[in-house]
Amino acid sequence: MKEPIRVGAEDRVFVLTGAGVSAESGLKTFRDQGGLWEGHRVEDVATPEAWGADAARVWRFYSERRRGAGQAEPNAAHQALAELEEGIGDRFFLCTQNVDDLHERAGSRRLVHMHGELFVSRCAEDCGRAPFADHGLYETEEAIGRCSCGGRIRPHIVWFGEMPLEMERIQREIERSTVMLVVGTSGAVYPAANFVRWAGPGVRKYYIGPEEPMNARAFTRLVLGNAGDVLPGLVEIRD
Ligand code: BV8
Ligand code: ZN
Repeated sequence: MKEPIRVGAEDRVFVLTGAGVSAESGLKTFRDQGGLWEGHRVEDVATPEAWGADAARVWRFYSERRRGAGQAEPNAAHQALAELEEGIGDRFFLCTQNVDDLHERAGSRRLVHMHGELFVSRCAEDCGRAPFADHGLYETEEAIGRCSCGGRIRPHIVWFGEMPLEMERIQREIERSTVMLVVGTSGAVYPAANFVRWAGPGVRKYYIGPEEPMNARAFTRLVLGNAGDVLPGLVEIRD
């Protein structure tokens, strides 16, 4: 049994998750596919240039991911994080890089999706219209929705080269945290890979995943194993 992570009444926990936390729910990670997503190169489906070049191909890629995520169920790692939030309430904050909705479906509420959300769409022009829930599947140019302003409807996803969402809130939560858990992320993508370095000097920083992340040196301790196995029971709340 791994040495428990103790959380006392004064502790504030900041959690960052990546694709690895959804791996045991059957969703592929970016790295496991050798840098290809559903057979696509990142540059062809997850950049503003890709959208400009072939919006229908981008929508086919996200429609495929909507199908996959729609069939997935939260796993024990998602449950464990929702229970930790239950236990410490507003001293818990979860930032996920994932665009699936498995954290919400496990019961997490105090979370932000810094890279956007798969089941949300928005107008591609900044006409002021708010992003909206959308489970639609779009495969051709003609099927792509239009906003009343005339703009095309795009996935509410942060592509490479675009600014991640809610960065002020994320920075504030990191500054207030005394414990940081990073779960299932290779540390290849910025600025998420830097969060562990933004934490203050006294903060206890743990990485949970089956292999060492690229930013392994920045952590207090690596807890090696699948999140669904090691996360349940790892954190001990001592109020
Ligand atoms: C920005 C949404 C600036 C899309 C995503 C050099 C050249 C060019 C660009 C850059 C550069 N250096 C930095 C950049 C910027 C770039 C970047 O970091 N590029 C990298 C590739 C070098 N970053 C950006 O562009 C970001 N924006 O910088 O903006 C800016 C400033 C001002 C104004 C405007 C702009 C935006 C990045 C966001 C891109 N969008 N997602 C979509 O999902 O479709 S990123 C996407 O990939 C994910 O969200 C995630 O963040 C990343 C994948 O990483 P992971 O989640 O870590 O997944 P991965 O597969 O890599 O690893 C899985 C891990 O799980 C592994 O470690 C594995 O061991 C582990 N695992 C496996 N099984 C389990 C497990 N863990 C636990 N349990 C298990 N069972
Ligand atoms: Zn619009």
